[in-house]
Amino acid sequence: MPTLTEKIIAAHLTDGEMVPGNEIGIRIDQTLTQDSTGTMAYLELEAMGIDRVKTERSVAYIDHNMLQSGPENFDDHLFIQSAAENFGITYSRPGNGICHQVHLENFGIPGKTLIGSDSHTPTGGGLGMLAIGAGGVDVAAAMAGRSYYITMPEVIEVRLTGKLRTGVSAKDIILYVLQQETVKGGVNKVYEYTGDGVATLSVPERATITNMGAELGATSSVFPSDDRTKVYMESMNRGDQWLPLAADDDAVYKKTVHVDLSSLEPMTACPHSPDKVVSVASIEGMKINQVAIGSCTNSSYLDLARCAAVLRGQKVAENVSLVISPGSRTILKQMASDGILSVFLEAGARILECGCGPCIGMGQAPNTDGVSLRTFNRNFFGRSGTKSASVYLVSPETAAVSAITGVLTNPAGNALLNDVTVPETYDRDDHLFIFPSDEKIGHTPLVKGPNIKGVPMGHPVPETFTGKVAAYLEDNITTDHIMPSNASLLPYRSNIPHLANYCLTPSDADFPKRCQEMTDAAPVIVAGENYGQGSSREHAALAPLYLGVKAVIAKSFARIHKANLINNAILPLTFKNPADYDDFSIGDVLVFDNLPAEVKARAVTVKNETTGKTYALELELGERQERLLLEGGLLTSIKNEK
Ligand code: MIC
Ligand code: SF4
Repeated sequence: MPTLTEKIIAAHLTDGEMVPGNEIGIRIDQTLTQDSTGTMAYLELEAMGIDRVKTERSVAYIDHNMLQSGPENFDDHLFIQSAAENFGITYSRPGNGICHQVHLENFGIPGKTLIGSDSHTPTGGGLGMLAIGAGGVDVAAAMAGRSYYITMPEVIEVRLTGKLRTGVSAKDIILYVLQQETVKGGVNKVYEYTGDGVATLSVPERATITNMGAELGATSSVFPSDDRTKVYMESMNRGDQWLPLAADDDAVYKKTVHVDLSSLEPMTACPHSPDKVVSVASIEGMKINQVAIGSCTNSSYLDLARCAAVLRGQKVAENVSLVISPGSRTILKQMASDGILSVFLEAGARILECGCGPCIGMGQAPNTDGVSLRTFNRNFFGRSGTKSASVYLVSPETAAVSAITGVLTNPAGNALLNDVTVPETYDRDDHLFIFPSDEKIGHTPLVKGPNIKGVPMGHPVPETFTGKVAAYLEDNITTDHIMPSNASLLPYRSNIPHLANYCLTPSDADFPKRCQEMTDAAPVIVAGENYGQGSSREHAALAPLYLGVKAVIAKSFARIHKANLINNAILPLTFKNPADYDDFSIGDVLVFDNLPAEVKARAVTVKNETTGKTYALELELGERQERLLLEGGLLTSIKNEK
């Protein structure tokens, strides 16, 4: 009867009952961090005072902060390397590739649990793992051997039937699912892929889908492990780690989404949200300025080989700048040896290093009012580095054909895409990994550059406090709004005092100043639906914490961000009556009373002194989360145990 998700959870359950909505604890087999969230995670791990990690495999990747325009990023790499060596973590040096792609190639194992301090960690679901994105401190706690806590998810079936037509690809499947389910449709859900269409998709194609399942707000997405999984693992010389895994035939799902692959067409997500999906055909002919191919969603060998099939012997249109970032060094080496790299160079592409690059605004910002087609997973406002730009998310096939024509072009039926093949085995070499060594574990001093400041600590929820509305925000505020990331801010991911000056500025330029000037009250954020969607960055909780924020009142929260707020003892409150949102304004004085008792009762009342009205607020929490709020957050509570 169980679904695949339930089987993996049951095999790892340490705490709680597997009833949807309950908080459960699971044992974590593997963790990953990347550099932009990793510095904090390793400072937190250091604060936890363990001698070595307790997981089967933990990996520290360097892939985001690789634009080294000052010493900060390189300093951070050295800190992460020293922490990896000291705590027994595998270190993936810069140049090795994007964490999710490299993890899939080298370490992913069907049936294992993986958490990562990056929201696209569910990429591992393409290999049949239960892979989940989490805040840095949760990843540190898992490395320290603690259970990871989630809300027991509802399991949604996505039944795939038929076979994709030429020119239609895995990206179009997930864009279609996003169109149906929206960016908030997946909160506390796992999407499990079934049906005879599954066997038509290779692991990298499945990984495109599970990767971008993050945009649904889902806890994770998962495919069964079958013969195609075996073929992929064998191609990476890891066939011995394969095992078959699937849901029972009579598994019961909360709901089923049907996708007929044969009738699907190329899709695109319009600015500024991954669920603003329309068919490419419906806006075909739109003039474009930039095409960017890569990111953890679409940088596999198959993706790039398909782009090469289209670009072979062609030239990039004069009005287009084409940039390509391969997902891993293994892929780049393969492209170099079989001629794909020369196809790109001949066509006029600009080749970037193997990393996140333009996806996180690390270079390649579009021109003013520019139109950029990207094979990435997020097109949130301003994320590209150019506020006036329009970013459309597309498949690699759509990107490649459009780069030649200079306008958005539908790749469906393009015969050049018919016979693209992938190698039977890849030349995967390990030498950019530094594997744990007993001589170094416990004997490596942590190397901290001047940019590495401390971790702000949370405080127990007070008995009573007076707050003031410091920001009043609309629906779907992303962590890119709360804690923007770009080439100038990413180097400060270990410097919260600096970052705090930019907190929420894309939505409200005065927010940091307003908070700093509030000497008589604590800042409170009021927001609409799905507050905090997107990235796992705990900085979106740490910067508000630093600015003194004690509560966020929203219509609803995204999963990871809510966990990050609780981990820092910031109250994530929801309106009992969502229409009450309309009554609030910036500057309203809010009085909270008797809080610990109200937190325990999951019912908080707030008096708005400015309007004179009292409002009922809710707090959906497990018992462990209640404790965290009352004890001052995860790190504070772990420190207090000692
Ligand atoms: C992203 O895609 O937004 C990031 C950058 O990879 C983030 C992590 C971060 O903010 O450092 C994510 O997805 O979690
Ligand atoms: Fe990197 Fe972009 Fe993937 Fe985030 S979404 S991990 S920035 S490639």
